[in-house]
Amino acid sequence: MRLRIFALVFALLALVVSGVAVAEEDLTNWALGKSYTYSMAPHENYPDEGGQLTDGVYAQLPKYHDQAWVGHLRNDFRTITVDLGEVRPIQEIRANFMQEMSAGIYYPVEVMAEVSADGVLWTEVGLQRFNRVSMGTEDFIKPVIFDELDENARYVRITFLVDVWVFIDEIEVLGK
Ligand SMILES: [Ca+2]
Repeated sequence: MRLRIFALVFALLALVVSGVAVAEEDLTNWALGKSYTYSMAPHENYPDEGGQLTDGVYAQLPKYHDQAWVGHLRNDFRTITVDLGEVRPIQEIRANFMQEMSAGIYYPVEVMAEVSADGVLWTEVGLQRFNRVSMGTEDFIKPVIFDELDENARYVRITFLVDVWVFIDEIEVLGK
């Protein structure tokens, strides 16, 4: 009897988990393979070899020598503008950053997301701040996620502060 209850609970759990997976799969990454521009070129030692932020390739490690990362050094902030090619429904925007403190690479303390239908008029859809102390001293990879959006836009831009080094490997714009 106990085994049967266990099996039932397990089956229900599997159903819930698969339901969540299906919900995620419904979203398309409109940014995949699309072009984008930087407000300032990445550092020459950790360059963007071309389309690295929308190639669907992610760094495996929070280490600067993982070549999926693109590095930015100082100079206040960067804006990266992605052109989706046409107006798309947008539910979620993600930007993937890392922290490797021994290398002076910090998670950005402020990240803003904006959208535009024409590339002229922009709407801010999210601003997130991260406290340096609460981010700890461990190395990690973590996306900044702007979710539960209900936007229609062709252009998406991400602006982040750069204290010392900031490394980013991918921007995703999800919707259906
Ligand atoms: Ca990438």
